[in-house]
Amino acid sequence: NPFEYAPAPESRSVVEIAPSYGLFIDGEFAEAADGKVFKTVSPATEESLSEVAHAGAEDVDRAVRAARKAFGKWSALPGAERAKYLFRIARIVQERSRELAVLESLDNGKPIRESRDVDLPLVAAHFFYYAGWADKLDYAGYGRDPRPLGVAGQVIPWNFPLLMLAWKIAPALAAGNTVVLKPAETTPLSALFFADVCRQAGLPRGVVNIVTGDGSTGAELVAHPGIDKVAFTGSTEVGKAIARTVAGTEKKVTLELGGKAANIVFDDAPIDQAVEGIVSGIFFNQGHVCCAGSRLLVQESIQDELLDALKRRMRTLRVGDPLDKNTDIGAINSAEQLARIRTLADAGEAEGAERWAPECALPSSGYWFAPTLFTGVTQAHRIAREEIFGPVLSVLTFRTPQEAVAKANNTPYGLSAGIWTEKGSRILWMASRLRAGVVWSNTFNKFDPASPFGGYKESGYGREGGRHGLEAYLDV
Ligand code: TXE
Repeated sequence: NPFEYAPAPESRSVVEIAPSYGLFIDGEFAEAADGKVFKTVSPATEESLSEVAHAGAEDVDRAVRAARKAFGKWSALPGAERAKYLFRIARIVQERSRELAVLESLDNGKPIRESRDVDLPLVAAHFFYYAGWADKLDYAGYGRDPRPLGVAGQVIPWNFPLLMLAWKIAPALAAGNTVVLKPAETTPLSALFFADVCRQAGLPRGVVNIVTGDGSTGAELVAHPGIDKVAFTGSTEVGKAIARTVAGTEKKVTLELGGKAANIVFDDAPIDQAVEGIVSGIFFNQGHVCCAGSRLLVQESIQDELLDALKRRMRTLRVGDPLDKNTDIGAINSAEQLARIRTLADAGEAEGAERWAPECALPSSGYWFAPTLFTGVTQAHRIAREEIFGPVLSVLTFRTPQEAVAKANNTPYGLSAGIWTEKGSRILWMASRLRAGVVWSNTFNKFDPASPFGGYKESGYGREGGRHGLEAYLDV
């Protein structure tokens, strides 16, 4: 039993959550103009964590104006000065990472091991990385004077609240833009704590503004005439609505949307390593990952061997308290998301796929879903086509590399893919034929701020991360 040693759960007391939070506009926290608020709950217990202001049109307008006012001075700062702020933010995030990791796990439901070892280090890494670009823009081959776009309106989802914020804010600020960011309604807290980090770093007022609220707040922001650039991560449906809203305006837009990645395992793959990659691919962050390896394509000849090993591994996964350092799978982020996962899993069964899950006791309150495997899945099944965004893996088989490519590409999405084989030539052959923005080989879910990330087809357009992510905030 790998979990015999059980250290105490991370204590909730490392973070002080106030009973209520305001919007962060022009360097100050303020109530919504109409006084509207909403509750954010812990998905692991359903208990209320705090009450947060719900921004309406007037508040969004105030935030955009604050960002516009700040833009002149911020964009005129020498890059080296902007870099100093970004380096400072990165260091404060590191200093406060325990507090922020616990907060993120409370509000989102993700295991503390992930927020502590993945999310928070990557958040800091993004600010360090883009801080490094800020003072090099002039001589990076863009000509003397690459221009920031202006005010960026950024809308982010709930699966990696602080990391998605970092992906959006770090390159925008490095390039000299100012921002108004709207976090998701189920995970507003870490963005508001980040506002405090900005104050601590002495960031000039109005450079970063945070407006909390639901989709209506996001829609107000995207449609506001005072923004120059829209950056969105979320569902394909809302992404398309946003593309329609900005069509015919001068706003630039990048969209990072859903996925249905294939994790492709050949008969010569190192099986144990592949099993770890499959598990990380679909169960990391409860499967709330746009690039999750939600379809396992296994070469027919090793199907039985691989599935036996995978089921053995799945039996060791621990589902439960996000603050317990032994937890592998935390809480599903919301009742709505849990309902979506259940609907699709039920459809899998109804359409004739075989459902399997290890025995595991789920807590009695909160939102939970056991790690689940479907075999006998065909390409026509909904669970092979639609993004489930939960800990549910659909297994399909193939015989030849050509068939693997055809099946992997048979989806409207194109965000990521994984290949498991010892043959380097096959990796290259496959990677050049897979229509996916990221292709991992013999690993999965590896991220680096220097590496561009983004989708083909209905997974969106534009890239975040690396130099491409910076260019999305510049007129060069
Ligand atoms: O997404 P929404 P939801 C997928 C995943 C999930 C499904 C639904 O499959 O099951 O989407 O999730 C804001 N104008 N992904 O409903 O609604 C909203 O307030 C502007 C994949 O949570 O897209 C939130 O801040 N903004 C994805 C953000 O958009 C609007 C991550 C995302 O919420 C808006 C999340 C509007 N009209 C879900 N409506 C990924 N790519 O990683 C909502 N929002």
